[in-house]
Amino acid sequence: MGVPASSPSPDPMMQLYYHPSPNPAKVALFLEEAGLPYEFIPIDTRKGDQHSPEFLAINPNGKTPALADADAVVFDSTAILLYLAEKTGLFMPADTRAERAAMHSWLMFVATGIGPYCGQAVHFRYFAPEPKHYALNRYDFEAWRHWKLIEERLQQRRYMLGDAYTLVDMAVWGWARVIPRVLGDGAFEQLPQVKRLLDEINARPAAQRVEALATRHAFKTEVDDDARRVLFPQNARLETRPSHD
Ligand SMILES: N[C@@H](CCC(=O)N[C@@H](CS)C(=O)NCC(=O)O)C(=O)O
Repeated sequence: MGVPASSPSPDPMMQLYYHPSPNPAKVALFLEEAGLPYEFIPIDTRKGDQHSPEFLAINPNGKTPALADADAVVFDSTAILLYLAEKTGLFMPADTRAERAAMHSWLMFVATGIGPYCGQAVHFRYFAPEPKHYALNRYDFEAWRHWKLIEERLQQRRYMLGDAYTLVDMAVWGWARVIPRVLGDGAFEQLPQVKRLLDEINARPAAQRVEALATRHAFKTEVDDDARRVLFPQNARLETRPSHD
């Protein structure tokens, strides 16, 4: 009698550490598009969950998203997108040097340009004390400049890398959803191709499931004094060290 055939054990469930904001949304979109099951772990950044020792053991940078996949722990949304695309082989461009070069370039462009400049534009538009004209002008200018480059790219092709929907479109989608908050209400009039891509992805069931994640937990919505303390810890220095000259 032979040894009974054993079926391979299924992959353990991944854990997604989530807040309903642009960087985590990109990663949730990939998981939903790929149909990968995951455990949803809310990190309420307006309540300070990102600073807990348990979460810092997962992401020492104390920001969302992060992903745990058995013994692999990944933080930073671009790293997670690449990890998932490599793991599954899904939503990757064709395996040529030229396609991979474009993928890495545009992923890093979103990670180091779109994300940080949009984030700072939001910070200075809504949260910084006056006088803020200089800083807001700089970040608003750079956020616009980056989005105009995406707009130009999408004038020539349906998706960021050509004819196929890839992880780069997911990275763009995360921030495109919040363009009116970042750049102002009429911004899409100047970014019609970005709006086209956003609308197309928004219509996908996976994107709708991502939007519904915001209701899976009673995330704090107000940015009151307590939220400001945990979101902008740098402000504590202003009370003791008002000038850094
Ligand atoms: N480079 C990081 C940035 C992550 C990030 O800034 N996440 C925001 C949400 S979009 C966050 O967790 N903010 C809370 C905080 O800064 O305390 C990434 O792409 O994952």
